[in-house]
Amino acid sequence: MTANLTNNFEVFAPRLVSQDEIFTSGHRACQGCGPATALRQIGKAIGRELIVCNATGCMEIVASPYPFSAWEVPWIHVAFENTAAIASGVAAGIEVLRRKGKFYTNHEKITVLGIGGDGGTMDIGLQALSGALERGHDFLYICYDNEAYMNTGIQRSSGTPFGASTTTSPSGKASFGQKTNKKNFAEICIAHDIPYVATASVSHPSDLMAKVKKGAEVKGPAVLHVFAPCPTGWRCGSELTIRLARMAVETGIFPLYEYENHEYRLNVDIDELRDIREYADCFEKRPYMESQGRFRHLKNEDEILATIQSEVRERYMRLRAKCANVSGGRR
Ligand SMILES: Cc1ncc(C[n+]2csc(CCOP(=O)(O)OP(=O)(O)O)c2C)c(N)n1
Ligand code: SF4
Repeated sequence: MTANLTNNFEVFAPRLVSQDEIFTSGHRACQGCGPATALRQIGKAIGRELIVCNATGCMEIVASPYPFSAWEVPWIHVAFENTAAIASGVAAGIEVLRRKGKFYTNHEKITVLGIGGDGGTMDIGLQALSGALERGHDFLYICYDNEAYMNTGIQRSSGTPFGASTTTSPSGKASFGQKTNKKNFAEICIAHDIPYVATASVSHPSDLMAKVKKGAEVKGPAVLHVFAPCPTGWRCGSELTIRLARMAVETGIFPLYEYENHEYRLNVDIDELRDIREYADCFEKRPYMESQGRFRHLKNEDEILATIQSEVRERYMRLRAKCANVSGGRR
């Protein structure tokens, strides 16, 4: 069944996924860029009834070399810190114009989309986002997470994982790299008790697109945290983007789940998590950590790797316990 679908991919894929490109080719992203892949999937999921508010960061820069734009929809460049504030303003403006009968469009729904990287979201834009979520504006916010400030030279962010070497958390004689754990962004959003929060990954496009659609359709604020590897900053082959993203899900490093109607649901439930040091077939004998230059210095650091491994497993088990579809033996 699966084999057939794969063999006839060209026949089936157009029926499953829109062929319309909202985030078009010709942008300046690096080869194998995870965030650019995410934007392409997001554009396909929402369609053209869309207004994009895009924070500074790689995805803003590569898509807007003046006088060009890779976006085929209205797009606003916003500063790092106020993406969610501007998206709130756009959403509120649409509401007021509709009320006054001055919003001239045949479309029932226009999605207002805020986009920021992990630096622009988890660090600098968090205050504006928290305010917007608390006020309950009708918009979708998507954080594409490449786990560092990539655009300005691979500096650590609060989304950078423990042990990763970046230009501001360099590994060397004095340090093993990033000393803090990745901020749990989805949980921060869930704490606002908004209608919809989900994690997604470029390695699971159908899941990602279904969540984008849900987030766009929900009334009120919705947030998506999207895992998107960056070959340049992770110092890995550009052909590994999707494999690494999948591996992050299968190891429990980045679990896929959603929070809806006050309930957690695991979308990919894994009984046997892969080991972060495991040699997976698809890696031609290269495990998750070793495939990335940012972790390569940990190769013989058994203690640090064991700490990372147990932290990943513990966090996954805590999440699993919260999920309605796995507690009490239900799957
Ligand atoms: C307030 C402010 N500080 C610093 C900068 C410089 N700056 C531009 S892009 C960027 C990195 C963005 O990182 P992230 O949000 O993680 O997105 P990425 O580049 O990884 O896509 C920085 C620091 C800025 N534009 N505004
Ligand atoms: S540096 Fe990373 S996130 Fe930025 S365009 Fe290149 S691959 Fe994409």
